[in-house]
Amino acid sequence: MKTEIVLSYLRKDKLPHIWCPGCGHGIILGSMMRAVHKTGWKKDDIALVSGIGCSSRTPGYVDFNTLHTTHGRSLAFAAGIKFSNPRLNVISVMGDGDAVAIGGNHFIHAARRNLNITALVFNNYIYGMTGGQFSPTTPYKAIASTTPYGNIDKNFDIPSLAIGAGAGFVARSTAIHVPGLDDIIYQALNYDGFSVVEIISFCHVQYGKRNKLKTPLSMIDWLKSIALPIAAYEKLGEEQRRDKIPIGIFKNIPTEEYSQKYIKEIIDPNKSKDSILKDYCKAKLYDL
Ligand SMILES: Cc1ncc(C[n+]2csc(CCOP(=O)(O)OP(=O)(O)O)c2C)c(N)n1
Ligand code: SF4
Repeated sequence: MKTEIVLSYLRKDKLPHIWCPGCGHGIILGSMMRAVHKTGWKKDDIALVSGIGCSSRTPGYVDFNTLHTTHGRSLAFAAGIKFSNPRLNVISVMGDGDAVAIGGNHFIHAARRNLNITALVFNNYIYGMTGGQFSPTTPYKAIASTTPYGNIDKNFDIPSLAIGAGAGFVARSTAIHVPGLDDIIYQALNYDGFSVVEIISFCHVQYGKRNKLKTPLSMIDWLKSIALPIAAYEKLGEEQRRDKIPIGIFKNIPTEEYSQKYIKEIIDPNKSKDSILKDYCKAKLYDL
């Protein structure tokens, strides 16, 4: 049944996909489809946007309104879509390179602005598509094609970055904690404002092979050994936390979504978002 749900959202004519056998990205695609299914949204009411990268191939396989844009600009296009057709549920998928390297500026400003967009960051700690260059999330001392002696840069903690920039819903899960991931994505989709879910994926081909994790199974075992719920992580001492990753929801507070604020402060404080949206869609001949 669950497989049938996922299959019902795929563009069969676009298969086979380009992902290497054992890549974590496909598992995340499955979670996304189950979460979307639970919302009850129609396919035509969803816009799925990406940049460039292995993760960014996701929209190509899914039967929504989809846009495969330029590297790092997924959120800029997502914001444009939301502004021009606010009735769409907009989801932006990005790799770690997409989201916090070349697209880092778009990421922090999207969080600050708080449009109703769900940002899903597929973090495999590496530039998968282009040959395994290090990214801003590559762990300390990890080997990448551009850090053959081990990475000495500090890495971004994506949830902290998102919280610091003002996002109201911020969570992290992994590609191996599937039921939890389905639920977190579902909650993010339902959040009225900018929501961020970092999903630790795995790339045995570009990251694993250089870091003694050559097979998908060894990457899964590694993720199992380092990921733990936030509450359990918080009980650990500083030393024990070093190689661990807390997963769960870090922040989920009501915020004033940007279009609501725009209506109140710029258009007409007495009008509701729904009535403005109705007038807007009528003028643009969109269905509501
Ligand atoms: C402006 C621009 N710069 C660089 C590239 C080359 N490029 C394509 S994908 C990519 C990195 C992809 O890594 P990531 O976003 O982490 O996604 P992954 O492939 O790991 O899923 C790069 C550098 C590009 N296409 N456009
Ligand atoms: S290179 Fe890595 S991220 Fe890209 S499809 Fe292969 S396993 Fe996945």
